[in-house]
This record gives sequence, structure tokens and C-alpha cells, in this order.
Amino acid sequence: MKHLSTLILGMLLALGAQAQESPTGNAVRINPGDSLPVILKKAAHIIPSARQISWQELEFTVFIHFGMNTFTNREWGEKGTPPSLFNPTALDAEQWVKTAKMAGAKLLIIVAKHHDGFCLWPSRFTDYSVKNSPWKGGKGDVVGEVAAACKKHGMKLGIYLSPWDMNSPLYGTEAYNEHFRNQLTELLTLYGPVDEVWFDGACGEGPNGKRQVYDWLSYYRVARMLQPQAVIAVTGPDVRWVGTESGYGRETEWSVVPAPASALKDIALTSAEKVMKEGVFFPIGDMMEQDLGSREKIAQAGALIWYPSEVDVSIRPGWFYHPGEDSLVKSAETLTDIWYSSVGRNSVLLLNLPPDRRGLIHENDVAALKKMKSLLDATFSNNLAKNAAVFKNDSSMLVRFPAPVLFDRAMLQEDFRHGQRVESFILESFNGNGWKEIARGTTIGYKRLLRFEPVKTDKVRLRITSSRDVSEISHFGLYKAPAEKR
Ligand code: FUL
Repeated sequence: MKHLSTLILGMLLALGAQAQESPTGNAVRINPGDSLPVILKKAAHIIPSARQISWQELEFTVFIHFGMNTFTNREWGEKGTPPSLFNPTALDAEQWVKTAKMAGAKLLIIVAKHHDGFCLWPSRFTDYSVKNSPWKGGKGDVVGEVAAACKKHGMKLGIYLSPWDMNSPLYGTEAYNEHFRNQLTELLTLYGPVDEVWFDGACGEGPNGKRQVYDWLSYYRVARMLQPQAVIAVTGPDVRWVGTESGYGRETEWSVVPAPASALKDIALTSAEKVMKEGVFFPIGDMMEQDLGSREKIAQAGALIWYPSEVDVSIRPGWFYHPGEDSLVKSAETLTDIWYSSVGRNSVLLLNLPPDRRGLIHENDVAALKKMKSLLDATFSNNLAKNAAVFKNDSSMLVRFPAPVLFDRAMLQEDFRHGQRVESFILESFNGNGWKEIARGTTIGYKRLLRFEPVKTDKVRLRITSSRDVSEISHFGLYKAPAEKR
């Protein structure tokens, strides 16, 4: 018996080692002859890189869209809007950071330059920035103020720099790639630690009517060299766009998905350069598909990669502030629903809070966030299963309470640092005679939140009905949401 288990362990380690093809273990090649069991084993042993682990554990992050569009009441600007229009009357970056912190966010991404090209920091590489605006007599630096406020309040900082630039005369020429790297270099050297670099893939026309051919890999190299701990998101190799801007992630969300062959080719090509050895690839493929990582999908892949999902959504209809949307701020109930459907579906939530023309997050937005936070706290501050007796085996978990408990929410987490494995599960309660289904689901991953009608019982069972390898449930929680006030 012992001999057999040693053998199995040896096999597992060998397969696990295969998954370590990329130095961070987050990418693996699928060979043409690999059988489905081998592919599943490989998929189960892909692990997130250190930067992906830190990012996933943030759970909730905040976007700040603020700039020329705030003053022109637009979503996408246009070339030539004069910097004189940028003039916030009471800009307070600390209010942004304190609001994000109050709501429970752990990282704040400032849109340093949107598609119109207007820079919120006094870039040396363009005149189209705050330095030629009336705000603070041209001496202001929004990115600097945000970075200082983040540092003061213990918030991590992220940077959004739009590759599309409607204003730069270089756009559409090879020289623009260098210009972009220069601006990125400023942002990643002048403001201290940055933990997320967010690239949008939009590629529209520049002032000369041309589109740019972006040199993505060279942008990734700059980010890796200057801020190696930062994830490069969306049009980047570390974090994937969930595929909608609705706030709702997939019911079945795999962090391991097929990767373009270049994910491994790039590793090979640049193996001499340490910074590029880590599954750096340009993402291709349709992120909006419902199924990205099922058995059918991974069985056809040439390579697999740990590429987790980020759910970006705005608290208002637009990404930028529009006075006409003051009454359209998402309610606390909608925000909470979004929370369950993003953080609760193996994704990180990136919620946009667009400051108004004063340079403040509007009172309506702050009120909705406060209420969302209190709803979430009231539910999740008391894990009813905390002191229960837990009995585990490979595919099930029994939780026994000394006396019946009443609950209507469950939180499941896999030990995602060692891979994502659960394909389906059923949660059941014992009603005196037998087991009754409470809820069922597919993937768990970093976190799965479940909502159901209140159940009162002294025994709960979680059955893993399908898994890619032995799964490790690292957290099991049961909670009672406060009764809705009518
Ligand atoms: C999009 C942009 O075009 C929007 O304006 C916004 O910045 C959003 C987060 O990404 O692709």
C-alpha cells in the first residue's frame, strides 16, 4: 500500500514538474500525443506566478477615470481639445483613496492617459498635459498626488496608460513605440511601487489618420524591468479581461486557459533575458466566449497558461463622470450582486469610480459604496462554520455543528496557489433523514460565493463531483445575510 502511494506521489511529482516548463510554473506545453488524463493533470498543476497570487488576493480594486473627458462630458475625446479646459476646482486624491479604502478596495488604478492623449502627469515627452492647464497654475501632478495618497493610506497603485493616443503627432509611426515606452518609463520610475499596469487594446486613428502597430512585447519588457512585481493586465500576459463590462463574470471561470503557442515560444526566444522568461505573450483569441477553459477547450490547446480573469465595470453608466448620470449610480444592492458575481466567481473586481469636475468622487457614489460595504460586512464578518468540526477526504467534506445553524450564503476557496482543479460540486444539508441539495456549482478557484434560501441544519456536506486532480479546499464558510428591510 505504502509502495503504491509512493509510486503515485512520484508520478504526480513528475507530472507536476512538467508543468514547470515556464520558470514561474504558469505555462505548460501540450504535446500532440498527450491523452486527456495527461492534459488534465498538466492543467491541474499549473500554478499562478507570485505576482498573480498577490493580485488575486486583492479581490477588489478600483479604477479612476478622470481627465479631459470629465470636462468635455465625453467618453472618448478628440484631438486638439485645449488643456485650458482641464480645471478641477477641489481635486482631492486623498478623498479618492479614502473612498476606495472605505469600500474595501486594495489597489487603485489611475488612468494617467486616456485615448485623447491628455496626460495627468507633467510628462517630459509632450506638452499635452496638466502642465499646460490652469489647474495649480500648471504645477500640478494628478498621478503624483494619487501615488502619495495611496502610500499614505496603504493602498496599492496601478497605472492605466492608453496606447491609443489621438493627440501625439508620432502616433502611427515606429517612433511612437519609443514615445510610449518613454511615457511608461516615466510612470514606472517616478511614483514608487506600481502593482498593476493596465493596457487597453483599442487602436484607433491618430492625428494623421494612421493607426499604430503596437510593439507590445517591448512595452511588457519595460514594465517587467521597472516594476517586476506588477501584473500586466488585459492586453497583457498576467491578467485577462473577463469579456464584458457588465460586472458579471462567468459561472464557470477557469484561471487556466489555452494560450497561443507564442506563450512558450517567447520564453524560448528570450531565454537569455531573465525578465522575459515568464510566459510573456501577447494575448489572442476571443475573451468574450462563454467557454474558455473546459476539458474540450484545453484538449485542443497547444499550450496552457494561468491567465486569471478581471471584471471591470463602472459604478455609473459611463467610464467618465457625466452630470446627467448622478441619478444613475448603481445601487448598493446592484454593487453587492456584482460582488457575488465577480469576486464570488473566481475573478478580481475592478470597479470604476469617476471623480466629478470638482475632482471629487460624488456624494451619491460614496453613499452607494458605504452601503455596499456595510451589507457585505454584515454578511461575511461572522463565519458560522468557524468552530464546527470538519472531516475531509479526497472528494468530500463534512461539517458538523454542536447545534443547528441558520445560513443562506457559502464561501468556498481552493488552494489556488497549487492550481485550480474542481470542475463541479454539490453542497448538501442533513435534514434528519438524508442529504438534501442546497446548491451546486462548477468551478471554485480562488473564491466561489453561493446564495440560496435560508437553511437550518447541524450537518453540511460538500461533495466534489468532478475534479482535474485531488482538490484542496482551503476555506469553507457559511454565513447569514441580514434580512432585507422592507
Ligand atoms: C475601454 C476604453 O475604451 C474605455 O474608455 C475605458 O477606458 C475602458 C476601461 O476600457 O476599452
